Amino acid sequence: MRFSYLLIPLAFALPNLASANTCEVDVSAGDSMSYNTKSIEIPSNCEEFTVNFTHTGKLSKEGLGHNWVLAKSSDVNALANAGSTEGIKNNFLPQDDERVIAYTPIIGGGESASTTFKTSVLDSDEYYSFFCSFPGHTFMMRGTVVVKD
Ligand SMILES: [Cu+2]
Repeated sequence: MRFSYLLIPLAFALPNLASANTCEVDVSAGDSMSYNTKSIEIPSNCEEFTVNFTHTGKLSKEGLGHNWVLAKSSDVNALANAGSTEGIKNNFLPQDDERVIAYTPIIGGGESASTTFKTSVLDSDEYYSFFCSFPGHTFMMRGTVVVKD
């Protein structure tokens, strides 16, 4: 497992360069239990892929925090259950669990975080999903991740 993340303040003044690079995507969630997308496509020619996740709401991370986690679809429910007792300091995820392919920390309103992962970890015969591991959110906050030629 390989991941990295940055916690940065929102900087709307900066030009949005995401569209110039298809090996990354912007995902957001606000003060409700939903992402702005249900499906993320990763071009098969990307060696690495970056998800830039933004909480566009106003609520604190303790109140209605969100994150972005990538796992096999068949592992999502088990990871959400295992993570629910881990607390916010562990981002509601089991620690050092190989089923977690990539993740951002839990963030609150006005915050952003990114995660980058190697696409070689994704098996073309497998189904992948992204989800929020904040307790109670996973059922509503999930979507599919597919590698596309
Ligand atoms: Cu959430």
